[in-house]
Amino acid sequence: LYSYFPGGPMWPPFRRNLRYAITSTSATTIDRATLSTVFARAFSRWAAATNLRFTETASASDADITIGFYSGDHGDGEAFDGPLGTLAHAFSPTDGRFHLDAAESWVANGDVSRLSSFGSAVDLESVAVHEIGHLLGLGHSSVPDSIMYPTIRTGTRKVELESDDVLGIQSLY
Ligand code: TQI
Ligand code: CA
Ligand code: ZN
Ligand code: ZN
Repeated sequence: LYSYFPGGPMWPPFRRNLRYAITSTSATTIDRATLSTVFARAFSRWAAATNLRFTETASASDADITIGFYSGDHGDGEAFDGPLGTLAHAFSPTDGRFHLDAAESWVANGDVSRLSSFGSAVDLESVAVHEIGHLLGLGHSSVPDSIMYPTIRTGTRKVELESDDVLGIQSLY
């Protein structure tokens, strides 16, 4: 079953059109256009299940959600740990920060052959769909096939919401 963060924080009802900015990309080799496409697809999974809408904006100052790649200690008390281990983290509503570990071998377009032939590669879209669940207020799920399950097998791709994820987000929004 799905879960929420303690206290059930959520984006309030008057904030249904959330803007996101991809703000810190110098630490990744993935080009900007590809990042835009991958994050747009990840957000669209959650938009399809709710009345939430997500729009990319160029300026961090008017964004509700900020996305960036960082290495090691990046100033929020949750230092990244190099390849594997922690891949990314996102804060609960309405903080909006979503950070990715720049040390991972991110694969951007679900290139499954690259993913499986390169043991430590991590599918960016799979991690993004999971972290957006956290940004919206979901904790972890006990259902192994759900997006919000706390582990994913390396070299795999999981981007489609499971019925447990849909139930969880629809009970919140
Ligand atoms: N990052 C953890 C995660 O997002 C960070 C974390 C641990 C966390 N406990 C939490 C976040 C409790 C919110 C609430 O779960 S991670 C996966 C998965 C990670 C893991 O790097 O370990 C994914 C990031 F599920 F595959 F294991 C994304 Cl998809
Ligand atoms: Ca790491
Ligand atoms: Zn961080
Ligand atoms: Zn998680």
